[in-house]
Amino acid sequence: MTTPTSAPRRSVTDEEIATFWRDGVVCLRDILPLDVVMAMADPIDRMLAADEAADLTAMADALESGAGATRLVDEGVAASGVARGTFRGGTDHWCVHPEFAEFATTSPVPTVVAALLRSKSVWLYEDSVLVKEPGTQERTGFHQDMAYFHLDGENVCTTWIPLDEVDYSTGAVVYVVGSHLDHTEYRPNMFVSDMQLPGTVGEAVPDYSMIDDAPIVSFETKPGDLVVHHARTIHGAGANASATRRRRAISIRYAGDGVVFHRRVGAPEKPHHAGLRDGDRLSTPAFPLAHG
Ligand SMILES: O=C(O)CCC(=O)C(=O)O
Repeated sequence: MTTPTSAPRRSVTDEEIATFWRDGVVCLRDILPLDVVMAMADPIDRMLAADEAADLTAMADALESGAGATRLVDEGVAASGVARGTFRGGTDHWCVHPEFAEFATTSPVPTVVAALLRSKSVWLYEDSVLVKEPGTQERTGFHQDMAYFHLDGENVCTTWIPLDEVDYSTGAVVYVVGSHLDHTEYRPNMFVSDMQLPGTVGEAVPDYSMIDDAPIVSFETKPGDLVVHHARTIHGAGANASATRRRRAISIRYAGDGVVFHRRVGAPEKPHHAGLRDGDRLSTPAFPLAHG
């Protein structure tokens, strides 16, 4: 049994659960205690200062000049005269930093996830930090999280936790409503470039920013809000056009009842998955129990 260090500020409503399963995404307003969320600001900055996150802006530049891939840039932001900022992203901080492990497993987030996934148990799959500094020109390409996950099952989701006020102009995540209902196998891509991850199989995710009338939704969020999307929901994010406002977010991915390990060819391997076989039930230490 895991013990949350604090409770959500309110319960998840039946309507929110229905929205999550119908649309593949739901924005839960004012559900996380502000102090619990903002306590992660220093660990994030320490992690960035220690260069533990990938510089995705530099990666987009390198892919463009080396592999000839097209970087996903918001041309309006690039032409705006705002000094160019950096997009940095890291993964699996929980493996090395106790603050991240505690946040992912004992904050109210997994309790909220258990309600949405209607699951008795919730396991941590992965955490990410995604920071778009002011002036970040890179869009986050449309992708499907499940294509990167070594998992099989229906009850898998991503929680997106903002540490800043975020709107469309500073890089809000945009979601393709109902895309989780489609079981097409998609390839994972390089996130900030149109290049697909080598060695992977499936279809390329369409660039929904080029599709008129695509059923897109995004949310203006503030710290304390929590956006949760299903792992099959296609999503991307905008650039950060602001000259002053950061866009910091922690994104934590969880699995609920009935989900098993399933190695996905070409998706990034994790050292803590060594020795696992397809069909294995999720368990500590590779998948810490976060609720139940
Ligand atoms: O924050 C972003 O730019 C993208 C977020 C995302 O793709 C995720 O959390 O799965």
